[in-house]
Amino acid sequence: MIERFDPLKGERLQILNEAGEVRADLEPALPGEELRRMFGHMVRARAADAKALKLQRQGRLGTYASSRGHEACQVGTASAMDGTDWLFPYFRDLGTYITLGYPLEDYFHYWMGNEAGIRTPEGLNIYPFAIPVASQILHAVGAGMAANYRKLKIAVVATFGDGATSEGDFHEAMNFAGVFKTPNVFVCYNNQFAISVPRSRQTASATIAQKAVAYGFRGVQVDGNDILAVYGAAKEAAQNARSGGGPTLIEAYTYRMGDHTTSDDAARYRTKDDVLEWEKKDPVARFQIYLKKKGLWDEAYEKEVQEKAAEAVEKAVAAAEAKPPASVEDLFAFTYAAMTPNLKEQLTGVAASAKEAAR
Ligand SMILES: Cc1ncc(C[n+]2csc(CCOP(=O)(O)OP(=O)(O)O)c2C)c(N)n1
Ligand SMILES: [Mg+2]
Repeated sequence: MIERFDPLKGERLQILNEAGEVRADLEPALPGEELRRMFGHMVRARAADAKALKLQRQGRLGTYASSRGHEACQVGTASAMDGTDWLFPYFRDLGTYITLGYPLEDYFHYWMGNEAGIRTPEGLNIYPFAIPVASQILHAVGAGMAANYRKLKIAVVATFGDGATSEGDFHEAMNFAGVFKTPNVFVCYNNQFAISVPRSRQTASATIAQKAVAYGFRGVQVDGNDILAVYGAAKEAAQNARSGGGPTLIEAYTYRMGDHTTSDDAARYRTKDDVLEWEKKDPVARFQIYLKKKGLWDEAYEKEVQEKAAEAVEKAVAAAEAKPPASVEDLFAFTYAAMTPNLKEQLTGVAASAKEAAR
């Protein structure tokens, strides 16, 4: 399917359009139960995201990067992964985490200021998400090379934004992936902005997907608000990776519906009209129409899904808030295996002022 859409010709894979109509020839054969599960993850991601923004405003959570509008990218990608695959995510991956079964309370705990929240529990193949833009793409390629050495039939997925494609790390990672034919799936959430910098200032290429061509592997642009397109492309790319076919770059064309983070005000660099236009492409609403047409959705079901999501979110927040706060030592403890004299000195100073402040 991927090969049928040439990024150099400006072709974009879309299976489910804005009216909820589906291209039957490309529609993934997913059982109703799985479709409903995916919808549930999207709803839960949106509910958790809205809650995180509220908590931040109440001073109960730190700076937060909203995932609103990225639900199809995130849930679609994660739904295409097998239990033995690996994920190298970034800071805007709430739906991906939820889909892979990461404890939501830990996710909140991280954004509440405790790094312990992104120490992945045993059994889940998720690297701690990257804050340094694009660094995770190199890590993912390293893991892909390791999988090749060890002859593991797994896919290693890296997610990142459009802004990440301007980093040297991105290009080095793509180059190694192409040369060593690593089992990677690169999913770029092109949400049109890197903080305030628009996509047009990020690259002179017509698409991000076409960059793959220069590195000698496949690239495809998909409608990032269409979960069936993201899922279909990611599934095919992952199977290709597992069977020795090498890497794929997927550009999921979407829009960041919220501010970059709670420290940003997007109204300063984009118009309300643009946001309203994208509101019409909402990934959750679109998938809902699809389910309804398939007889998998009605008001009662919606109510049940929303209630379940709200309940899970409230439970997770309560559990996260019940955890002990991070200790000052944590700020220093993990940079090196053993603390350097400089760090020890700084820790003594910070600990003393923290004690002072507590008095
Ligand atoms: C190496 C590095 N440079 C700069 C930053 C500051 N920064 C954080 S997010 C961001 C923009 C990222 O944009 P994009 O890759 O499109 O992802 P998005 O936030 O849109 O999901 C920048 C510049 C950083 N975290 N790391
Ligand atoms: Mg972006």
